[in-house]
Amino acid sequence: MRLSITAFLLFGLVAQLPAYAQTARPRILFDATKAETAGNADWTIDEDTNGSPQRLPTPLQSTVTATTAETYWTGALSSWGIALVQRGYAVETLPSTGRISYGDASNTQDLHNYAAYVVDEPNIRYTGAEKTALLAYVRNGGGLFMISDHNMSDRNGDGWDSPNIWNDFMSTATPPNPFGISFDLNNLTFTTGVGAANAPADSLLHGPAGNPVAMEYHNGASLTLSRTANASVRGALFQPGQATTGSTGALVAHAHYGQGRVAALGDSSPPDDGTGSPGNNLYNGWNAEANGDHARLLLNATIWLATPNTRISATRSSAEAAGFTVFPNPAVGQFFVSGPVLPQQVRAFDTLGNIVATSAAPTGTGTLAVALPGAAPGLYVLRLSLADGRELTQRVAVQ
Ligand SMILES: [Ca+2]
Ligand SMILES: [Ca+2]
Ligand SMILES: [Ca+2]
Ligand SMILES: [Ca+2]
Repeated sequence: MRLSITAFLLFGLVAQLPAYAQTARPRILFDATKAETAGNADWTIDEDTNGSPQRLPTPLQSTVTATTAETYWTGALSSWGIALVQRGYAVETLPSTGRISYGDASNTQDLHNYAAYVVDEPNIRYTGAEKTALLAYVRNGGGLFMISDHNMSDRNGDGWDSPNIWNDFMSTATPPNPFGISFDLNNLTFTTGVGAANAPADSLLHGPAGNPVAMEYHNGASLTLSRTANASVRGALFQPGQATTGSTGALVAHAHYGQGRVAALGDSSPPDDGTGSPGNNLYNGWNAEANGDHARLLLNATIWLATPNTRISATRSSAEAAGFTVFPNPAVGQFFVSGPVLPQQVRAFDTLGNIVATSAAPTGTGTLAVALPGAAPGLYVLRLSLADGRELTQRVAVQ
């Protein structure tokens, strides 16, 4: 599982190498192995050489502040990258010389190192080994963001465009359609910015970045969902005229798979921030359309993908196994704990094992609040101390 691996690394390695704490932020990987800068595309967070994004953006992300402009980096996804850094994440690119693997210690950019993996409009078909790695990554707790463009959008002329590449990846899995999502081979444009929320508990529509309700499509493909293939799949936004609880005409969808999560979007235009390397026709869909909802949606989705999965029984924490619930998770400044009894105390530990917060003594029944005012974004562990002597833990994420 991704998070247990992350936690293991944090607790196992950081104890020996305190300097690692500076980089102990959840890492988000943006793919550049699939010709994401072909033609007019420039789907990268930063490229120092036009068309060849490098692993680490420059200037270094450690110099990014709350007021850093997206043009600090060069790429049509630089807004996305800068915003993630500003929210406490570390970002990297898997360059064209990189390798897609899972569980291969010889690969310094092996997917197990990353909380989420964003692939914005792949233009080269996945090999069998890459498909196996992608599925294993998600099954074991990774977060995969699959973005396509419209049908007939083969930008590098190799006979494969992104909707077909994603469908090929999913249809050849065993069993097929593991996420319950397929990309429709169509080409849709909605210039009126129509979309609708379908669920108050949807993490993409209600998240740390806000509550997006609208989306514009500029030559994108809709999604068809199958709850028979994956009972957890849901559409977050739908094309005009489609039922927002239905299985057709979804624009954004998400699902659980194994211990991990996937999100899908059928248009590469919403993440486009309108600025990048010279020679590309770029348009600001990031925050200049749909009242800025694209940025909210994409950030919520990335954060959700990178958040510990607390809902799958196979990965239940000891606190969950004992009937306790910690919510919201992720949260900003405060978590609440409820359960069969109230713990005598709840303490929050950072990744170095330092106590960063302690709850007040419980009064009565109901919930116990644990406040972490000013806590840096990242992963923490809550330790619940019960009157009967049990010590239970729950991983949480602060945004
Ligand atoms: Ca740069
Ligand atoms: Ca192609
Ligand atoms: Ca498009
Ligand atoms: Ca940009």
